[in-house]
Amino acid sequence: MNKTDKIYVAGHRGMVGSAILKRLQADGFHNFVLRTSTELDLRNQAEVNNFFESEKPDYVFLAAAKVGGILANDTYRAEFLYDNLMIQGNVIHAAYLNKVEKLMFLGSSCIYPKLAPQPLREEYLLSGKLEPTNEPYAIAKIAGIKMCDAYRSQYGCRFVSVMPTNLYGNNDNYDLHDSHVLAALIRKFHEAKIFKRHEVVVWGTGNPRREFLHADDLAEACCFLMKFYDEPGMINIGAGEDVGINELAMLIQDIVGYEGKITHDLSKPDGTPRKLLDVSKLRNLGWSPKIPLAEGIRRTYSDYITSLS
Ligand code: GFB
Repeated sequence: MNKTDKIYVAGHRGMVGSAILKRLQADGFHNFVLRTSTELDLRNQAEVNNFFESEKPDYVFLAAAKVGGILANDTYRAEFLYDNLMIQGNVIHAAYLNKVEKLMFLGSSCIYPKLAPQPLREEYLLSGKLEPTNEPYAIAKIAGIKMCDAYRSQYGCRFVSVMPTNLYGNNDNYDLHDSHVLAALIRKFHEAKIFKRHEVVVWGTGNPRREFLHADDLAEACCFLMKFYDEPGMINIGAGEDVGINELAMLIQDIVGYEGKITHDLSKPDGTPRKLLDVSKLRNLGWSPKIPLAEGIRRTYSDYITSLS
């Protein structure tokens, strides 16, 4: 990638896209083409084709997607399947038609079978049944990986897929119904402290384990891989260690400074028991994360407080 290359970051206002854009700007890239979802509906094929024909980007980071936590995935099953299939189908095909130099498709660790051995190696894809709460989202993401591979083998496109673990960071979604666990718990503990509530409710048993990576680390990994990785299949991007949801709750409680108790809502789903990525492929290429979890949560909490004012 040259500094003058035209780069399209799809989803640049989301947590992941905004972190990628910030990283590229810090690295000296300046020729961006960006559209909000109101300006360009990526689910609309004609709009996407017109956009690619007129802008002709050299590089594409496909970070636009319909995303959400366990309850959102389970509730809006049709939207998670339709929106994501349309977005990625339109963008990947238009990138091929318009001779994009290289495209990076961002997936998710939920593409792996629910009960696959841990840590999750790239070759475990399609080796077993998926977690039911996010099966539509996972199937859309698996289709994206296969689409990149098919366009590579049939047309010679340099399209790569990366699989990030559970993410958190600036610009996260704090809606308690739709958000992921880390953002939800920051908000719940903060509000419980401010409004002097006696308890914070954690969904499910709190026994599942998750691996968390800060969006700034993910962005750095994506920019690194855009330069140095060009293979079919996919590569995991993770922190290399996981934490129990109950432990995470206690860590956030401590950082926020809340002194009440933690209870559990067992009517809410646990989801996959564990989702720890094997990151040896990425480490062997020479990249590893920089932001420890507690430090990342402190930064995110501070960003959340700023967003309230
Ligand atoms: O972050 P989360 O929604 O995503 O939930 P998943 C992780 C775990 O935290 C689950 C528990 O066991 C939840 O039950 N949890 C506890 C909570 N309290 C809360 C809370 O207040 N809010 C939320 N949201 N969870 C999603 C997938 O799964 O992860 C997506 O549905 C995607 O497809 C994404 O892959 C990264 O890790 O379970």
